[in-house]
Amino acid sequence: MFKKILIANRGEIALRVMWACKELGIKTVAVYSEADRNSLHVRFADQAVCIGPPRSIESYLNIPAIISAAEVTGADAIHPGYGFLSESSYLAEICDACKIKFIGPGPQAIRLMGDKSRAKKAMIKAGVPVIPGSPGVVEDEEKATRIAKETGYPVIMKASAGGGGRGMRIVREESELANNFKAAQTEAQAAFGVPDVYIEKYVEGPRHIEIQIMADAKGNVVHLGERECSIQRRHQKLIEESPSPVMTERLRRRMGRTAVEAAQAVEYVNAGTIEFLLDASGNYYFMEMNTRIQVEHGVTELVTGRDLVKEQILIAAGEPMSFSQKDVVFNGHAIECRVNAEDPKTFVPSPGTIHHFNLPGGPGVRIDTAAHDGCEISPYYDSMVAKLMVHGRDRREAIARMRRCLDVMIVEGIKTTIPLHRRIMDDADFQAGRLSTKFMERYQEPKKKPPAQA
Ligand code: MV4
Repeated sequence: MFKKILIANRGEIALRVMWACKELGIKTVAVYSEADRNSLHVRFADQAVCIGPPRSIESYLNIPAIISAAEVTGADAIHPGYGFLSESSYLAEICDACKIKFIGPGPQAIRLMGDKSRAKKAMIKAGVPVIPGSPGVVEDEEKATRIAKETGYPVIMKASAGGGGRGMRIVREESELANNFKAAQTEAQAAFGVPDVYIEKYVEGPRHIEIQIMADAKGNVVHLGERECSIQRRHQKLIEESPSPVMTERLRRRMGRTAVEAAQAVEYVNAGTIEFLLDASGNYYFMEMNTRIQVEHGVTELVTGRDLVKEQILIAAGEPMSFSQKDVVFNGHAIECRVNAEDPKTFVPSPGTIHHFNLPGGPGVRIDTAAHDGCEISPYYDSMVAKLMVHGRDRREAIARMRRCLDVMIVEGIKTTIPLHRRIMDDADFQAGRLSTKFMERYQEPKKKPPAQA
């Protein structure tokens, strides 16, 4: 087993990884930027190394600085958390070369899934359902026009190097196609350094449902059920839950099996997530695979009772998974609200110092945060302040629990999305489980439809 793990991240996920290390008796190394000198992940780690100035590009994305920190502290593994370098095939490659274990999949799997068009081809080959469209990258306007016509409008153009909603364009009729195709290529080149674009049938108002998988180095692959993540704004998730309100045992078995087959097809190892789009008729399609532990992994931990981060570490150390598919049982309902430092109406970031921080507790409550009284929410990093998670016997109990938590959670000194979450918990559509990726559109302009309660 590893003796010392370097955690190449900050904030709540750095702490979350640290808790797993501590429970496994593994020493921890924190890395931090000059802006994070007084952060909790620095305080609670066994050792801490400053890796550069506040800007991420000079610190948390600085591979040489992170590798050096691992070398000088004698860390035998690196956990990248989510964001930052978590899906960097370069870091995974350099770790291999330096005999430091990267806690995640191998560089090939990361690279393959990072290329969305190549990933889609691999999934077609594996027999995984994908959204109809171009078989791969579309080279020119002429081909784009032909494929869009064959596919049928509306279509969506996606940057192959994009993902997570970045670099997408919807085209509703042929007259708009050529211009949009050129613009999509230009945008993709500017944003990702690669102009490759592919085309799909555009599915209106789908649900975003993802399946958590775990695979060990011995070839065992299991799924841990789904998370419904349809409540998003500008491709930022706001609320996640498990199970999905529309899930049936049969659909979970089918989607779960598909996710496992997807992972097996690419010889995937460690934790991963297959994102599916579920249409109104109940058809599901592969969208992307995320090759990291995700922000919302906690809702899966609550309903399965498994520690995904511990499992990641054991798998990376070459241990077999501690459980098999038949051991995975789902218990109750979990919901997560991401509490961000943002104006709850305009979503404008609200960095600053938290003067008074009060967290709810009691039965069925889990809060993952690195915030505390007097801490500063820095403008340099993303605005998530806390993940408020609840677990109940059923969805009704989970919602009631979330409401009472939101009522007593105090974060003074900055604006947060707590009031928005409180409104969503009271929303009739939310309560009825009528979710889609269009859900948040009603919350964009505050005056469109008044919420039930502030
Ligand atoms: C789509 C789609 C409709 N049709 N693809 C957004 C994130 C990225 N993973 C893919 N996304 C979408 N792809 C087709 N063919 C709609 C979305 C989408 C979306 C998906 C999940 C959650 C929120 C979303 C919001 C807008 C669009």
